[in-house]
Amino acid sequence: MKRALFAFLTVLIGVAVVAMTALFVSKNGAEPPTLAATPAGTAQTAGGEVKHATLELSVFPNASASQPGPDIPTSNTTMVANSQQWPFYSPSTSIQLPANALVTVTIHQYDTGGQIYNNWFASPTGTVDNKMTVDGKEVTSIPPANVAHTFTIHQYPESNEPAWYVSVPLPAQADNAANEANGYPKPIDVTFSFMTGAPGNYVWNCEFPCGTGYVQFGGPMSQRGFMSGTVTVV
Ligand SMILES: [Cu+2]
Repeated sequence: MKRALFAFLTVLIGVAVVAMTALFVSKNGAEPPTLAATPAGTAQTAGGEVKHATLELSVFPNASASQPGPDIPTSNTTMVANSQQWPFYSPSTSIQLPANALVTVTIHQYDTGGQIYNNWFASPTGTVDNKMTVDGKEVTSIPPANVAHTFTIHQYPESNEPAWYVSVPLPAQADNAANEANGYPKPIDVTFSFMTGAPGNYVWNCEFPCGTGYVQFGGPMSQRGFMSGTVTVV
């Protein structure tokens, strides 16, 4: 009897731990507001005429008076993170795209950077012709020693959805780049296009070590609103 009671209590404690962990994770994983791509008519592609949509993002090195930083609906995560001067994608990391469409993304890049750990991430992959433009100039790679961040879309690891992978490197600002009136240098503009497939849920994150902690992959790297987010294809 005593043994059964002990086993019962052990299971009960286990259930409580799992429940509390789930609560903690969901609270801290709250998603920023959805940013939907803007419909832009149709586009001619190798596969014929398809829906076209555009999306505009910026990457800032830190929050400031002109860019207050991510507004995440969690109690004090936002304040703590912004006061730590983490880099962040703006205006949101929760992205919504139309299905079976050509999406053209422009990213205004304001941050410095350095050497990326894996040169694979210094080349655009999964974009139209594996190309992108940097300030209007078409490129198929950038110097691996001069990367600021990446924008890398992939699927959930255990998903029955079709595999999808898009990755684009963002060139770094020079360390001595002069700031403009808003407190940031003149942005480097990166533009790329890719096709979406059927509706599904994906995630994206940055693959440049721009965070804190172990090999700079902690802190903002895994924090929604900063260097990781969702891509919902609808
Ligand atoms: Cu980053």
